[in-house]
Amino acid sequence: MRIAIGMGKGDHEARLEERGINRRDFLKFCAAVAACMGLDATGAATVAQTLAASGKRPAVVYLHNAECTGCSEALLRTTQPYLDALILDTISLEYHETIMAAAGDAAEAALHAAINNPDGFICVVEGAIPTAMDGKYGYIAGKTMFDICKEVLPKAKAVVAYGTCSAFGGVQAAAPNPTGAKSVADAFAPFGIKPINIAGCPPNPLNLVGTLVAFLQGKEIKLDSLGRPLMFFGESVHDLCERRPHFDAGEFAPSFDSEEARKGWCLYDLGCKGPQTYNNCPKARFNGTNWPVGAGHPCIGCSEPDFWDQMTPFYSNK
Ligand code: FSX
Ligand code: SF4
Ligand code: F3S
Repeated sequence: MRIAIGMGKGDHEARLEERGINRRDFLKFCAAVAACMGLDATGAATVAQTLAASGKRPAVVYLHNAECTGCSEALLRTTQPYLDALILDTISLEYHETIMAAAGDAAEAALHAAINNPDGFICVVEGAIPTAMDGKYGYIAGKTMFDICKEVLPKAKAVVAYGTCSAFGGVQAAAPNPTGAKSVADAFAPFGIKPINIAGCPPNPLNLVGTLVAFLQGKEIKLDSLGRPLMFFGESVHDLCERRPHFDAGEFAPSFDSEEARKGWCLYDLGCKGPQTYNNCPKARFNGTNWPVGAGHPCIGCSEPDFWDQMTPFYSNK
């Protein structure tokens, strides 16, 4: 997918309006991204400037591996503003199997043009990489996902592992892991590749946009020991949770349909893994609306490694 580049100053606003995004929604969105990045009130204006800057937009190649496509869905279904329109205005998305119009040879040609582009590209990887039996558990266009990644990733200026599957293996890598599914970090350590891990199943799109904004600004992105940007994953869900005062007061909801759960009491006894989980969901929320614990569902630890094996049973802590 290619969109015209190099438009003049002021065109950004017109382009967004054409796509049904008004300035107010755009600025509200920039404030949300800035808050996720841990910036103060002036941060929103800087984010807006970065996203609105004209000039050559960074080329992005987005690869799919073993996953449910929920990461892409979370990104593309975001409204107010429609994040797909905004993202496509900010980056030049050269290849994305789910949404690109091209198919067959034309799609292959787009991928090869993108990875050989002299200005370089950022690679966003969704999904775990099946490595058992030489990668034969996952094919696209007659090539294994592992081989496609081997061809593309070493050429990228930066690799972003988007979603827990790509960051840590996710459900595919859960025991007994018959396909030998691996995270990008594990599969590509021998190639010297260290991805930025935007964990979450699905990840919050604001965290991807925040990462791209930091790239565009040339800022150093500080990571935790698991390769996750500290600006998004530096605090636990528990420390940010609005039910936390009830945890501290020993007020635990006895069941999902209880009056106490509705009143906002802590969901720890119902299985909440917020204390072991690092993510900014209470702050970032999904679609600016809500997040699992806010909606009455325990955190299942979806941004942590091996959460399917380590955090289960999801509905009990006893
Ligand atoms: Fe799904 Fe993405 Fe979960 Fe994985 O998300 S939402 S299984 S993190 O790779 O598509
Ligand atoms: Fe912590 Fe979960 Fe209770 Fe929130 S609901 S305070 S994250 S244990
Ligand atoms: Fe995942 Fe827990 Fe957030 S389940 S979406 S890390 S609240």
